[in-house]
Amino acid sequence: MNALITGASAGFGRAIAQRLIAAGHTVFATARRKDKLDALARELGSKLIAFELDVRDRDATAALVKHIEQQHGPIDALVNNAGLALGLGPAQQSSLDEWDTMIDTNIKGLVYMTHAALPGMVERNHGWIINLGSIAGTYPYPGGNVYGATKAFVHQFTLNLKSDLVGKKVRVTSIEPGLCGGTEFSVTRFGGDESKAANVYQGTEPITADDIAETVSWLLSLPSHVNINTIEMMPTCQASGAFSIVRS
Ligand code: NDP
Ligand code: 8X3
Repeated sequence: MNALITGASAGFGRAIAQRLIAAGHTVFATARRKDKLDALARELGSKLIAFELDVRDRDATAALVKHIEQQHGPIDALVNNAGLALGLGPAQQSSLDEWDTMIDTNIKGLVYMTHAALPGMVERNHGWIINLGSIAGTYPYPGGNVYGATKAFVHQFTLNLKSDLVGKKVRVTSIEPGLCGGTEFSVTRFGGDESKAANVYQGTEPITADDIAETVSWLLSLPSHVNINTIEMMPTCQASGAFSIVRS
């Protein structure tokens, strides 16, 4: 099987690449930091093929999918994993540039990749699009503003794709994790502040990137008539919160 993974230079994407290569699959690993992908290719061998890609670049996403399908074969699975949160402040204090970056990456990048890969999958009547959503797309929390809204888009876009693909052997899933440690997610969210990022996981046992990779691997092992629409995952140390009420 050939899998294209976005955001494979770190975190979940990297762990998914490792897991799929170990299972004998071919991985087209993409991200902006090509040096990280090249290091991963050296570690995992020739079944990992690295491509520099910024998912916000609409022309580049279409060109890369075309190149891969012409030179390396059909994409059986697209893992739309590239994404980020920037900031955790209230909406009224947020940066519009950061909001743009989240919308451009988490929504538009994911849409570009899907638009590029989907027609081939439908033509072959075979394929799987696995999107990385988040519990932030379902449960609001202070400071989640645009990040959570981008993940709500991922959830609904996945379900709408399912509607369009009814009857076809092209499957779509939104994986929606909660607290996950050991990735660059919080370091990115807090602008490189490692200690602020570490505080997020202080005293917890979060989900790991390997847990996400295991979930992707399980999905890909399912018989071709089975679609899992959404998977919401939280560590045992996490649950959704109560409504907040300000009393006078
Ligand atoms: P990381 O920060 O560890 O990895 C993010 C990856 O996305 C990197 O490989 C980065 O690569 C890539 N990326 C970011 N922007 C772009 C871009 N414009 N073009 C291409 N690649 C890009 O995060 P995680 O592994 O933790 O998160 C992966 C996904 O899972 C994200 O969509 C995130 O929202 C979601 N998620 C994460 C959770 C968590 O708690 N960790 C929980 C729920 C969902 P590079 O910088 O090299 O381009
Ligand atoms: C990442 C999980 O709760 O930090 O999507 O938004 S959370």
